[in-house]
Amino acid sequence: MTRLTGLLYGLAALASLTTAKPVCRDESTKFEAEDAVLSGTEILTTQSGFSGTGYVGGFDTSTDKITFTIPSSSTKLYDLSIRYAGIYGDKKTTVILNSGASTEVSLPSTDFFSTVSGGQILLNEGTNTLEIVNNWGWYLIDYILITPSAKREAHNINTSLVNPAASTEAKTLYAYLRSIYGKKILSGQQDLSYANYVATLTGKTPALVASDLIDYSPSRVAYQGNVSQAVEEAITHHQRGGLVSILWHWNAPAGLYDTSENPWWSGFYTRATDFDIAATLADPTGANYTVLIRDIDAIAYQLKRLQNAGVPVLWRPLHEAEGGWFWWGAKGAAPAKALYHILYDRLTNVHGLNNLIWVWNSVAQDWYPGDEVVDIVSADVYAQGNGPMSVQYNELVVLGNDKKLVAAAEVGAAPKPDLLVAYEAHWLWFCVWGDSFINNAEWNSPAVLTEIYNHDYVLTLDEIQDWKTIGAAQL
Ligand SMILES: [Ca+2]
Repeated sequence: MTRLTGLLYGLAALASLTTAKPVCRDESTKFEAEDAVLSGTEILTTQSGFSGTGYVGGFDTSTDKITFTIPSSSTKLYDLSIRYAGIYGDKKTTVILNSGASTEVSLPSTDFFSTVSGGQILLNEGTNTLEIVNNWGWYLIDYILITPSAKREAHNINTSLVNPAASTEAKTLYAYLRSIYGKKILSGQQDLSYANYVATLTGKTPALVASDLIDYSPSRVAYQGNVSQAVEEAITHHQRGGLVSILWHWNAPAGLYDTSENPWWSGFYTRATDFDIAATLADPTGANYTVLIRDIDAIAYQLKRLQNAGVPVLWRPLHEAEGGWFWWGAKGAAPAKALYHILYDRLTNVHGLNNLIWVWNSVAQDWYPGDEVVDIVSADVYAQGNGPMSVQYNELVVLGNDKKLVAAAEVGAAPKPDLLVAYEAHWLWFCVWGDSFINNAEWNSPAVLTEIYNHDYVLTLDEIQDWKTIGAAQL
């Protein structure tokens, strides 16, 4: 659900990856697409600049693919590069290793053959298969290149939160998070009810529970009254020793269409409102600006209840902004970033909310609101197969310059810990979405969930009961 925007970022990410991980060309192995097994795709030669005897195109239906056969003398981690031409615009492809975890790779628009990072692949000893499958389709593949991965360098995470007035609770939590980063992953679940479902299923309770402030949005309260228990649920989990993350599907302050296709309760979607964040921010004396601030103040009231209850909050506002499907991201990066700064300033400096640890939730460089207002960078990743999501992890390490902790704030499928370790994908936490994901075997089978929740690398509620003591010892 995340989107890279533009060639510039692709090149920047690649350049940074190359800087961090020197590549010895002699160790790289090239596999020409035209020599692989093709299904629904074809060998072409009209686009100049290809390597070998041609390239592969014709990705126009969902099952179209290229299957590479890759031998490896041992079980080993490799960096994957894909040479492609994006002459039909920004596209995405799916990479599937050994019929297992799938990875989504962005192929930004180009006029010529160009190389993009496909993340990392863990090859087994013997024969491996790597498939490049349609996804959005309409791109040209020249070859893939694999290079043994360099060992990840030590992280260099900031020692302080961005808010100089951060509360002792927030500082303690941050110190604890830093102490486990790269060593363990916190298990997490959206909604207290589904966290309890996980406990029944696996025998282990998630360390982290995420709650959604959606139903405190004033434009929803106007329709249904005060129905939310999100704050109470967060406090319940905190009181049993757990960690709390908060997001907010912010129902637009005004301009809801409230039609059968786009009812009032879908008012956080771009398609369900004419609320224009760019126009609103351009007119600070306008009525829409007034209701925008009214909404922030209403949410501040709920966050203050958490502060008063001693709950430090991993606060993730304006999530998935770069996707554009929510109104706060609908007008591009500039108004989304401006709104984030307004939120930061008003919650911190007007409302004195010092219990917040600020979690940014987009991958793209040009959407990043700045080091001075972000404690943790994160992404929402929906890919089946319980993979390590190493592409997004590595992008976020680059985005935060390896000074920001990195979290998988929403996932469809919980990652397998052995793969996280093998890929050195040091996500601080994973948090599985609720209905139709955690309780859906296509995304998370009970057997895999039980394996994950009982793994040494995965911290569960019973294993983090001393987080305050550990955190306080580092202050
Ligand atoms: Ca080729």
